[in-house]
Amino acid sequence: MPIDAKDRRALDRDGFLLLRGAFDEARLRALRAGVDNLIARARAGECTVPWIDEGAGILDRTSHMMHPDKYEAAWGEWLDEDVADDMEQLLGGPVRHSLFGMLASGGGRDYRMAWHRDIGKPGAPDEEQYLRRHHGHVLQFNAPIAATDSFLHVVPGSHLRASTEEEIAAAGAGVAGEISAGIEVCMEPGDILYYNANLWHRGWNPEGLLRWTMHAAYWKVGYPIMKHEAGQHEALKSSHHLARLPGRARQLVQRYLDACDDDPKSLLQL
Ligand SMILES: O=C(O)CCC(=O)C(=O)O
Repeated sequence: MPIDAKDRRALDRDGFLLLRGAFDEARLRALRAGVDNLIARARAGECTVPWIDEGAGILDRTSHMMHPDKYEAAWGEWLDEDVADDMEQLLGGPVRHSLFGMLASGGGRDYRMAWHRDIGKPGAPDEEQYLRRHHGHVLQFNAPIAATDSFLHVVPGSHLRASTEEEIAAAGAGVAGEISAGIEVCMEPGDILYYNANLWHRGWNPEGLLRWTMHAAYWKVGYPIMKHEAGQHEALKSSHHLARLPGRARQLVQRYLDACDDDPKSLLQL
């Protein structure tokens, strides 16, 4: 879906951009078939995934799905044909792989997170400058593929300002914390939410309803590897694996590998 200046302004202003109907039924079918195949391979002992209920085939949140053992052609084709261009248009330059997985819930298992920002220290004297320094370098997305997803809550416009006392208190209170300006983002399969992970946000699915929501993060090229995304080099570098990825998907992963090679000691802690 082509990104325009209005989309970039919305992302900048609100800290998120919700694109409705970005992916068609064929794409969703391919992604769901990929997840079904991953589940079948895990049950056959070919790879390891976190389960909520293996007997019922209910996955828990699954990371590292670009790694050779969890890779399915559907992921690479989607990145290649749809996602890579959107990411680069939103961030305004070449991007590299960081994280790729799926937020999965179901079977009535309670999933609740405390309100948080992914980076920075809420309440730090230089919080705003810190957030602005990282602004525009990283983007993540949630894209449901199987069921309605209203499990991500965000505080619109909170990504580039110091935290309020209410936000700091909410984080301190853990899952009991509340933020009055928080909203539920309601998405249907085919929608995608690009967002700045410095927004105040939380995952909230206390009833453990079915969730298969692709979840990934990309950094602009030139940014060093962060501690939380390090350690994928060994798994991703095999030439056999890289050869399986379609062009743009391979390029995103290759840039991650190059960033590791560039400066393996400069891991940053966010
Ligand atoms: O479940 C979600 O949508 C949010 C996940 C999240 O906040 C996180 O991984 O930091």
